[in-house]
Amino acid sequence: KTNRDWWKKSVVYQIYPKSFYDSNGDGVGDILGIVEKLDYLKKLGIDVIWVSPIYDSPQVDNGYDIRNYKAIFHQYGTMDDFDLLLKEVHKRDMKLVMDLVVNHTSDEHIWFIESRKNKNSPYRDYYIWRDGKGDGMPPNNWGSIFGGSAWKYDEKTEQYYLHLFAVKQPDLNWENEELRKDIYKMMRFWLDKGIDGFRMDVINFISKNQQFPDGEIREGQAFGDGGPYFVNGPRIHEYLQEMNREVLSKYDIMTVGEMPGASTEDAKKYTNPQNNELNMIFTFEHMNLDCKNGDKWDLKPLDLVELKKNFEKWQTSLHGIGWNSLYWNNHDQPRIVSRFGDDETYREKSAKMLAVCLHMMQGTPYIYQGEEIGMTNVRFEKLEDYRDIELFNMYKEKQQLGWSHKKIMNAIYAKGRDNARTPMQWDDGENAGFTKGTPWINVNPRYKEINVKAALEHKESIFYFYQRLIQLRKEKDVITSGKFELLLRDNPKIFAYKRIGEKETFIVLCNFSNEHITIEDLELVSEIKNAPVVISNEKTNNNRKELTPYEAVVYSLMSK
Ligand code: TEU
Repeated sequence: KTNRDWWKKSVVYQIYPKSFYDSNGDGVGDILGIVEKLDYLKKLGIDVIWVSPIYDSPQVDNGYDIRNYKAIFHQYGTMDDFDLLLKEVHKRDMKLVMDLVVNHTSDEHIWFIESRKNKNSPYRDYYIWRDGKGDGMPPNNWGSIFGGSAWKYDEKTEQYYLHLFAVKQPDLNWENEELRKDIYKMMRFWLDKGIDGFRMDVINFISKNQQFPDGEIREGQAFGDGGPYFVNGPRIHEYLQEMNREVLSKYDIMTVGEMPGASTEDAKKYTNPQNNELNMIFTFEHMNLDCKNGDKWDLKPLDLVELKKNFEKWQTSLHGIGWNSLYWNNHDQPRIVSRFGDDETYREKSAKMLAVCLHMMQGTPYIYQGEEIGMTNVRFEKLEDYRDIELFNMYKEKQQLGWSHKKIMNAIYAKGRDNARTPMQWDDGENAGFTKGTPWINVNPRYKEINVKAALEHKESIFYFYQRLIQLRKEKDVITSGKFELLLRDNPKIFAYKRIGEKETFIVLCNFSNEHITIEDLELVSEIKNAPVVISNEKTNNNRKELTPYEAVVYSLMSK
């Protein structure tokens, strides 16, 4: 009856609730604030809303540290507010996807409180406890992703627990069957309410190598890299297949796994429908190209040729086998227009170019709040104006390694997660219209120029351009199903590709530079000579031998 592949034709919009819209003036966004803005999202044309965690939480990692999976964080509202949100989303013919954080909980979760009490607690085994190596040495040398050792000593029972993220985010032990059953039960609780799927936080970290071997200590690093022993770990496919069998398969939903360190080979296994695991995953590979040695703070300029080849690999490997998700932004990444575009002279134009480049590929596109109006990175002068736990831990660690304050601040300006977390800019009034109170994090001072109100008033705005791109996806099948072929492979400034469909083929040309660039491939020039323009960020595309700065244009060729 229903088409179970609806997510292939959908565009997802991610909401970071803390920073979206504050309806009650306490400085923190909330659920009723989301409800108030649903008509705005409907106008944009998106199909699915993914909301970052709204569960009860002490908020050391803005809700990715969950205290109670079945309750709502009080500053975000109540369960009634949530039920209303779901109803209002469905009333507008949109869908709602929730964040599922089950690699770890908060240390304030009742399971952990019980688990740490004594070694015989029925919940002991819900977490990962090990003896130290003696002399105050933890069970192994793994570093936590948020800095320091991944193990925390607990005096009460004289053992260490594993936390891949913050000390207050103990890792769950998926080896334990009771734990897995409890997780599935909790998932059914939300699905039975009628939600439309899950975005699964670091879901490829849940299976750990039970030997817990030491990791390699790379140069300039204080701790070992446990990655090889928990990224795409030994039982991961078994767990996901079990989860699919027990829960996912019983509902008409979409699932996306956040998977740092997943290759295209892994992605094929995770997303091939025959394997009954997930619909799609978030790759990190294209987000890791502008840094050195796998350290996101160690900056390196983007090499466009590398980016193109990376997309080519994902587009071609998964075609006809699995499914891609497409994103430039989320709550962990800096703003794309500041990162790969130009957030000054060519802000609007480069934001549109980046949108074309991504949205014309095969996969399900994700838009992160504010991306649709071209929100930019922020530069707070004072460290204490920042809020993110990752950033403060990193600051200490880099300082010890001898980095100067200036070098660290520049890394924060380029890569800090708070770039994405400043409040949504609704208008040019106080606090960008986000709150009537004091915002939990300062607004980006550029809100006077960059805001939703201004965008809605201008026909040529980035907002309406995204709206058009979303419509196009509905109208043109080639976007969903066409084959990807990279063009101008070694050109360092132009990202060009074909999408080859049965009836129609698209040629997508994107200039990633602020220069005029001549297209040197004469065959390509003649192919597009008289082709109609599907969408472009330029008013005219008369000179088809050249791209203007940050120009994006899509041509349509009909098969004969
Ligand atoms: O992020 C997973 C993850 O690996 C992050 O460490 C990411 O690589 C990092 O933010 C980049 O510096 C997820 C969530 O998206 C993130 O917000 C959480 O903090 C993290 O899991 C722990 O739940």
